[in-house]
Amino acid sequence: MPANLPPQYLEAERNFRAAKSAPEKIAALEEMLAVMPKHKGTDHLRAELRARIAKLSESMGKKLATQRASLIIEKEGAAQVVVTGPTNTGKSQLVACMTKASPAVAEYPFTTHSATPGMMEFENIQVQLVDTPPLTEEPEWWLVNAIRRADGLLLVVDLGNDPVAQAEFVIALLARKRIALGKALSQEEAMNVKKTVVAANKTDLDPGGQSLRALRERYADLPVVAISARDRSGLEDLRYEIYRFLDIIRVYTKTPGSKPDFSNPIILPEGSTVENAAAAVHKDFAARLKYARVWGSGKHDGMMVKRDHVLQDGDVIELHA
Ligand SMILES: Nc1nc2c(ncn2[C@@H]2O[C@H](COP(=O)(O)OP(=O)(O)O)[C@@H](O)[C@H]2O)c(=O)[nH]1
Ligand SMILES: [Mg+2]
Repeated sequence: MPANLPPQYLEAERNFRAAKSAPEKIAALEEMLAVMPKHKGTDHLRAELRARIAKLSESMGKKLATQRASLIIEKEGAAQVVVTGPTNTGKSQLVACMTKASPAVAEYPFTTHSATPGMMEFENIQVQLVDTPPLTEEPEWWLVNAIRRADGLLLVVDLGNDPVAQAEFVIALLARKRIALGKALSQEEAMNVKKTVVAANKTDLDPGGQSLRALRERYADLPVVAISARDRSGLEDLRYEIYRFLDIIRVYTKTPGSKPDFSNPIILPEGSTVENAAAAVHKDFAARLKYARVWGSGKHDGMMVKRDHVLQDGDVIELHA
């Protein structure tokens, strides 16, 4: 066994030994993989872990495979954002008013026992918000897994209940799982950095704004949006901030001589090229691509560009194979 495995690895390994079901075992092995430093000295161990995951997956049988799949939330739309935070901060209420999903909202803690996805609209794109159970000292394996797989996080804190302490709690907890909320909070290189927007909920309980100010001061590197899920205030700002933080661009395709369809953008990560856009249209298309014409990009309209041309939000492209 290679030396210098982080303590998180040993913790995941303990989880593995304690795991009773195959899905739980796989999650622990995946966590071991995720937290392991990646270099030559760990090549062998990583290959071994992958082999064990493959073997377990095979042996799992249909019932468990279905159970495992049911705990993995299928991504939909431009991005998957997991809504997280301590109990009773208003996560479920927020997801309910930003999407068409209706997760359970209640006065008492721990109402959400499983994950509920819903689609949030922002202009012409859809972002998937996933309501989840509150984070507790010992979160269930599938919840950590869901956070690790998400494209971004929405951390909901309660302005009426020491939001800085709540955020600290979540940050420390996730750090133990090698997950950091934003680059500035990543203590080590090997951490899985999640783009995060903080929703400072229940502005009605912080009329003087002291809690909000404290939160903004403490987390100057994260976007903090003041909202009230109950009064439905600040929600437009929050939608925009989530969209902005995802670092995605919208590109529209057209065929020669016709107008583009602006209702149906191709969603790509910022910095994507014409080639990436072609691949998003069809897998084989990228290989056959000869050139493209681009409108937007601050260039001449309809300019011919090569496959490595970097696209910008709102560009219209005509792909020629
Ligand atoms: N005062 C106030 N209460 C809120 C607000 N948003 C949610 N709540 C209440 O907070 C409690 C917990 O909400 P819930 O969505 O179940 O929290 P979760 O545990 O984070 O999912 C419920 O009683 C909500 O009505 C808000 O903006 N202001
Ligand atoms: Mg809830």
